[in-house]
Amino acid sequence: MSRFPSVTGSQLIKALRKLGNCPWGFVTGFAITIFFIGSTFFTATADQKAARALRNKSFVSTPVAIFDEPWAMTFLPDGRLLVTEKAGRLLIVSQDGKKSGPISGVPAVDHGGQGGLGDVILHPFFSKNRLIYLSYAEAGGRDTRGAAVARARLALTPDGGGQLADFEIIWRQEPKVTGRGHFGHRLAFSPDGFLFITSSERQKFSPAQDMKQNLGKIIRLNDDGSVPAGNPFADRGGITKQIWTLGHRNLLGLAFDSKGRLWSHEMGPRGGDELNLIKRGENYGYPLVSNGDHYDGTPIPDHATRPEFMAPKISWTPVISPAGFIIYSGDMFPQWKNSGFIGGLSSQALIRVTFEGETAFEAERFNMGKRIREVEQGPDGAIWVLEDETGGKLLKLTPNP
Ligand SMILES: [Ca+2]
Repeated sequence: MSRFPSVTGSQLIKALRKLGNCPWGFVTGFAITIFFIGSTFFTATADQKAARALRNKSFVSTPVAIFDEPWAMTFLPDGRLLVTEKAGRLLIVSQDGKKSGPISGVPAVDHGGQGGLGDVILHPFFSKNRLIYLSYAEAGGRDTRGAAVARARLALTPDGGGQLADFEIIWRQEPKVTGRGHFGHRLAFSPDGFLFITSSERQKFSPAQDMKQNLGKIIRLNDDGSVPAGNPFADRGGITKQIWTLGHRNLLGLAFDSKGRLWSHEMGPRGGDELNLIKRGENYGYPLVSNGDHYDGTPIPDHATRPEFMAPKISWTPVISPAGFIIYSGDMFPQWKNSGFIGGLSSQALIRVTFEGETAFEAERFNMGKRIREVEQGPDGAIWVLEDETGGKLLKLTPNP
């Protein structure tokens, strides 16, 4: 679905009202928000343009390789990258841009709209067991589809490529539904070894509050796909026991911070993109509340009207269309340690957020000039990003000397 940062007058009023209500006591956060709302409505002044260029001088961006609709990446222990392309290709690329042929054994994916091959991550003990996890859109009957998560062993081959063995599907969205949007299927392992999966609501709204479906939820599983006994709804059985949190829309980023806390961002509807602190068993309110409104103009009550639902720690109107997420722990950019980095699709930006206690703030926004789909941290602390869509570049970001 296309995302436009333009806003109607009523949304502006809604956004300004929210600023008045918001608990952000920090002048800086307020000023940054005003700046970005302002920059959408008024032509950027020369000063603003200069400021944006200066911020981009925080790093040098070096193109490394080009991909066809890249979606996700992760680093192998040997320093090379696994990269997914939406049409169903998994590739290995070295840090100097040498690409393998497609890795064999990747399943058929339902490619189209927002669907296709999605995330790729390593098992925490990959060096010993060679297990990787893939997410993708899988076709069902009667024009339906749904996200699936599989694991397989990656065997590297002497030609620099690889093949998958022992392929096993360990989780599926249920039910499969029509449409090609909002699969989610971002993956992350917690420090204590559980697999977390974002499962978006497939643009069907109400499943996010339906405990008999796993759409619009964040899921927690063991590494083999079985359900941990400690899940908040484990005693309810069925599909409900998979659920860690509910009330989500379209979740395309998931990351643990240095304290082991889980953060996720999600695309709001028209307005109201969110960064959330994910807490066991909580309800994040969609579609009953949102700081945005439906695309057809139907209002959605704001988070402030229903305090029983977890409210976002950052709410963006105009939207950024977040995709990809790391919380930085490297040494190459020491000033950014513990900052979050979020890719922006419609905002064509890399967004840095900072955390203070249990809240968060947008600290900086780097104009990238292209939709940014994915962010990763390299072994030496460089930041790597993937542009979206056909011809999407793999970029390595290093400090400006
Ligand atoms: Ca990744």
